[in-house]
Amino acid sequence: IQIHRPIIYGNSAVLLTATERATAPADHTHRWTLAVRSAASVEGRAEQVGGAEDLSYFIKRVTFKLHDTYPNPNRAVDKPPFEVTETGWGEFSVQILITFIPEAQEKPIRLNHYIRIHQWHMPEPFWDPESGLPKPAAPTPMPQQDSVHAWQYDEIVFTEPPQAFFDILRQHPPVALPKVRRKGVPPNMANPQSIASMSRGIPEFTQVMEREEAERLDQ
Ligand code: SLL
Repeated sequence: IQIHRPIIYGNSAVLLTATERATAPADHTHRWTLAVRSAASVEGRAEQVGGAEDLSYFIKRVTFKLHDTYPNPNRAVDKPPFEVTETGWGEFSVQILITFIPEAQEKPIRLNHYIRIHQWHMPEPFWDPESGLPKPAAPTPMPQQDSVHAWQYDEIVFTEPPQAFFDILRQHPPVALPKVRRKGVPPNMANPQSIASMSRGIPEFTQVMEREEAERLDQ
């Protein structure tokens, strides 16, 4: 028996407003949220990628190892939502450790994510020529338009789960991804088209993407 659970991991980021920059550490330009979430999105909750379900029925803890420039870089999150929000100035690689509930009798799994904060495709006026930094966001930034997204879809597969864990999984079937495209596509290096046509705004994983990915693999 194999049981899988779809997850996404990654980050979204927005520019700090001028007011926020005044109180944040001097060189900080962005606020980002790093997370492990269920792949399906909450319908009608426009500002978030994924997260329709609470994954704590099988995940006990998620530890995010941030860059050493952050105080206490090892951030353990013991209850949902499994995420960390910080401000900063740079992009870096994060190690994510997912620990399962004891019933699973599974070893923790390790994932890597590269935190993205910059709109690399943004035109020149976006950048301040003096400092070389992105200009602060408008006083009321529009998260749909001004956010950066870097998310990876994955499936956690449990092979021959112990009976107690099998029962828990069976009581919590995963929420299906939407069949059709309702929003933009999360940019991914494996899908060059998704980068060429990078739409701004909040993306979403769908069953259409799953089919397209299978076609790319076939090719
Ligand atoms: C590098 N990519 O490899 C860069 C590191 C570090 C990011 C980026 C702020 C931490 C703080 C921050 O954004 N660190 O000073 O609070 O060199």
